[in-house]
Amino acid sequence: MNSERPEKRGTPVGRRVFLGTLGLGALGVYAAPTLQRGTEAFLAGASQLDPSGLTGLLPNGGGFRYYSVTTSVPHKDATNYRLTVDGLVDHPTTYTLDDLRALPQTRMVKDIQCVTGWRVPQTPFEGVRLSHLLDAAGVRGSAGAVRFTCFDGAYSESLTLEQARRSDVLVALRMQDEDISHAHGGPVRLYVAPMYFYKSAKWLSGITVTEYVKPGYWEDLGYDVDAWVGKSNGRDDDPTS
Ligand SMILES: Nc1nc2c(c(=O)[nH]1)N[C@H]1C(S)=C(S)[C@@H](COP(=O)(O)O)O[C@H]1N2
Ligand SMILES: [Mo]
Repeated sequence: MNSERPEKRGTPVGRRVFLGTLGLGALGVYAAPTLQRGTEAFLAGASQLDPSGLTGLLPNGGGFRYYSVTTSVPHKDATNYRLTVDGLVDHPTTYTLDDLRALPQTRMVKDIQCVTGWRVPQTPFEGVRLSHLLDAAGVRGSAGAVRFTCFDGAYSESLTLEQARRSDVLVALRMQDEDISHAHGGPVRLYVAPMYFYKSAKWLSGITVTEYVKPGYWEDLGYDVDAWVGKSNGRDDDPTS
């Protein structure tokens, strides 16, 4: 690999692998999109060697793969989970898990599609509409986007404000009619039904209303920011929503 040393926690494995790939030379530049998808696939394999606790669940339960760009992620539950909503809002708010559970819940059942090709049909997700949290926070007129951060300390995502206000975008508490497991990004993950699954940030801890979209973790590595299933990333999958 390269000269970067592993850190105690939160090492961005994907970036390390990707930089290693670029180390191959100019080929890395021309072949970048393919190599990046290869990188994500590699991570699914890498997590099989991961002593973080995800290991026992692999490989690939029920059509899913378990992805994390870090080597370990802290476990959070109702005692210590917090979600902050801040940025260009009138009322910055911090929610506990119980706070989120007390809000109106929306359930939907749609296919999930990862940009690397795997699809899981008819997967129930349930949680609070992101639009509900945005309305409660009072989004200011200057706002144009929403940025999501995660308690793995590395992953990030973003949506335009218009995308974020869609009724099929959830701050999800349940998946497959169970509380979201740690491996799947619990206790709370984002769920963006009409977009490739990389938009659905796991281990969600921060929602920041911003002026402009800032590309997320995989988007910095080449994935499309507007990640509509079937209409982005050079793919023609059937829509999920
Ligand atoms: N925090 C975080 N969220 C993430 C990822 C990740 O590595 N870290 N991977 C993304 C990608 S590429 C996919 S396909 C899905 C995988 O979700 P799963 O592990 O529940 O199958 O999570 C998305 N959200
Ligand atoms: Mo993915």
